[in-house]
Amino acid sequence: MPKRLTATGWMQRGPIRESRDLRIGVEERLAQEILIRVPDIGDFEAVEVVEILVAPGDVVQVEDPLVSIESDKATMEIPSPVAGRVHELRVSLGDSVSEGSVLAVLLAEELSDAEQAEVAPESEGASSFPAPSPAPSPAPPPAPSPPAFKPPHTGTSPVSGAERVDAPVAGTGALGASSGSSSGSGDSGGAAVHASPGVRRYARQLGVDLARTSGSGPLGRVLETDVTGHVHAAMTGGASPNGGGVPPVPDVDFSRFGPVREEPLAKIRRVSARNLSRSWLNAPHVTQHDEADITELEAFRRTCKAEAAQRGLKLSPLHFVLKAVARVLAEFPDFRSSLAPGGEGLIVKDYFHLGVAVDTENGLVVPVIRDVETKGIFELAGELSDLAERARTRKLGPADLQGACFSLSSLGGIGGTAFTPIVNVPEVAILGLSKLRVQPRWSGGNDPLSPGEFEGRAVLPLSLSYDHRVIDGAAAARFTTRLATVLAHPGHLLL
Ligand code: CAO
Repeated sequence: MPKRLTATGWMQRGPIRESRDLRIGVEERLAQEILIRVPDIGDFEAVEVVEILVAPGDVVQVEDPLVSIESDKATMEIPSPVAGRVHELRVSLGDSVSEGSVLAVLLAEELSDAEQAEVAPESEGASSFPAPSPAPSPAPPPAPSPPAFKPPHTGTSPVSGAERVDAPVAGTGALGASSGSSSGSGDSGGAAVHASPGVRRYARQLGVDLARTSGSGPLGRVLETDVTGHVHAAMTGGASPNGGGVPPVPDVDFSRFGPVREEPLAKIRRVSARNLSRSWLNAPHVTQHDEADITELEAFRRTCKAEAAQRGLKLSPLHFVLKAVARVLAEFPDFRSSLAPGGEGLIVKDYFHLGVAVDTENGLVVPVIRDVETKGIFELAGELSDLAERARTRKLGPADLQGACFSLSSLGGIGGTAFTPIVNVPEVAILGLSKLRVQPRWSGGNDPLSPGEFEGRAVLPLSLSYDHRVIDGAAAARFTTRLATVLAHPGHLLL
């Protein structure tokens, strides 16, 4: 990135006079011609103009970069020391300039309110440059107002027209020593981006944050085409090199590698693919893994088997987990919430309808069991069995699939040790269950030095994925810890 003078462009002011070459549509006004000269650039002579950043007619504000110059040691922008309109450029690309060379003529005219708003910084601090202050140039002649004028430089482009004087600008502006590297000019978020005033204006009109664009111009300068490309990428879902958007997956002709065939995708799978992508892309996901010792619960479940069978049911650990989750959700309202539209609040749901992911041959379906906190284990088992059956035979109605405040996904009947389920956004969390394993646990607790012995325990792996915009990691760990406690001591469910 080029360095930037923060800095002293010399300028000369002329007496107020009438200007006749303003842009079309802007009425003639009284204006003051100001010569912008190359400021003190240290010992450098004949430095090349490598970029011209404004065009005649451009409206610039104080500190907007006008040209870039480049010595064999550094590149730097020369900012405008005044607000006004570029009347004339006095240099071309490749010209050699030295301290005092005239770069441009500006008209410090009275801008309309709209134009002033256009060139004004969008917010305090948007510009990374201080307000102009007197330049510590060597032996400046006294000047009453404004102070610290520097005398006009001689031996540069001839100045035609009215009498002109220098005006004050900030900083020392030594080319080899300048440390500024940005060209902030009133574009919040884009203050460190190099772009002409016209491009900044264009970006503002389109609501583009220049800091998120990628400059393809010389030295990384953002061009109008870059702004247009950024908007195009945003509208079409294309990727920005800076990370915005999602890069499309390239189409690959797999038949180049061997025989292939194309099979239609079931509608459920297509719908759930879209929903899963939407959830994954909208909610920053984190998964908290934990384990619950459900040895007692498993013993109890076995004692219930016969009665369950009489009712035509099979009890699985999932039915107890449903009940325990409803219990813990009552204690953790954020986990049964959704972000309010606009993201400024939470909508907490005081109902306990739980979604349960069901694997069908056509794809994943998530029917909802309502009011879980009011139902017994047998009732939950019967209801889930009915919903799963209807999901697999495609007999669910829309009402069966709506209204969950939290979801569960159990792969425990299949296998695996842990996984990272995707939150069913706008819900904010989902609990995954994996296959329980018998594991040795020290009966003395977590202290290996305490007296005890290893016992075989039934351990259920828990995987809680959550939307990190709503739930913090500490809250997630508290949630799974509490859930593990309730599952380890099923008597809690009676409390
Ligand atoms: N550990 C060990 N065994 C388990 C278990 C666990 N965590 N969970 C269930 N089991 C056992 C059951 O007890 C049952 O054993 P029996 O046949 O001896 O009675 C067997 O595994 C099969 O259970 P199930 O899966 O049929 O029943 P369920 O109530 O546990 O689950 C349902 C019902 C509908 C959730 C399940 O059938 C299903 O579809 N799971 C897949 C969900 C899925 O695909 N999730 C991934 C989505 S990506 O997030």
